[in-house]
Amino acid sequence: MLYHKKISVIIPCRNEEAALYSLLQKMPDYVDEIVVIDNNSSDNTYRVARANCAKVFKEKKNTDGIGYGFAHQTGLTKVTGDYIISMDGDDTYPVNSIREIVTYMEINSLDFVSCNRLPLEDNQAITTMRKIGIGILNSLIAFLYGYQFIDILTGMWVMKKSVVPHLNAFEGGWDYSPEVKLAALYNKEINFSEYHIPYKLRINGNSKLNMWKTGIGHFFFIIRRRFTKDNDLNKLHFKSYALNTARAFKALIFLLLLKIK
Ligand SMILES: Nc1nc2c(ncn2[C@@H]2O[C@H](COP(=O)(O)OP(=O)(O)OP(=O)(O)O)[C@@H](O)[C@H]2O)c(=O)[nH]1
Ligand SMILES: [Mg+2]
Repeated sequence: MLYHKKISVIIPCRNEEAALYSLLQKMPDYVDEIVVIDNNSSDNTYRVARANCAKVFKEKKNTDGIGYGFAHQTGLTKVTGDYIISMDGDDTYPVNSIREIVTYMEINSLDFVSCNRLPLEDNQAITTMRKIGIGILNSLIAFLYGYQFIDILTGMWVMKKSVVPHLNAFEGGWDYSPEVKLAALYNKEINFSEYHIPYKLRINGNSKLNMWKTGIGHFFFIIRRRFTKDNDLNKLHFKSYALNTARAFKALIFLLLLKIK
């Protein structure tokens, strides 16, 4: 409990036995409920989660073998907390930051916080290619939606329970990650912010992500979503639109120059 509010954590996992063990070992005492959603793991993820006080649910649905978004959505139907923290099970996100994020949300009456990893404390934690990919997607969103994200692809976000019925996010695969943040940002019921967290290099287990395939998928998802879903136009920041677009291109050119050097 924090501020008399129940704290729940959702962790989507596929073959994360080692990283998940390490992550669950450091879960702070004020976390009341841990829900692990396992998609077709062939290792001991299920047993590790059970042995370390997590509730575990199996979710078989996937698109092209990836059930990341389905797992998050199933998790939201299982948790009972007032604050819901969603994070990867790869032990790269800081469980010890949960208290300060919840405090920040309480003080500022926020409903949804996306936890940005950039700027990185450990510059090696994300490869240059991935940083460029994040920069491109941030720029695309600034251009199409008029809002400058710091990190659209973070795997950690925090929401109040009251947000869940208003979240309009149903992608089953990796696109759930940008989708859930855009859904929160452009919903007038939801008070949204980003908040900086420290992020670590993955040490245990392997990445489940094919960078090019996933990145290109995100690119087209962001375009498609802009023109197929209702966006709350009052929340589209058109006043700062030109400024954001200029900033986005500056950031992109900076990243490209970095790469060329
Ligand atoms: N439930 C479920 N979880 C998945 C699936 N694919 C990946 N995950 C989990 O989603 C989280 C994010 O996957 P990662 O492989 O860490 O992807 P990433 O964070 O973008 O990339 P790296 O950290 O660099 O590996 C991890 O906890 C994975 O175990 C899936 O199909 N189903
Ligand atoms: Mg990860």
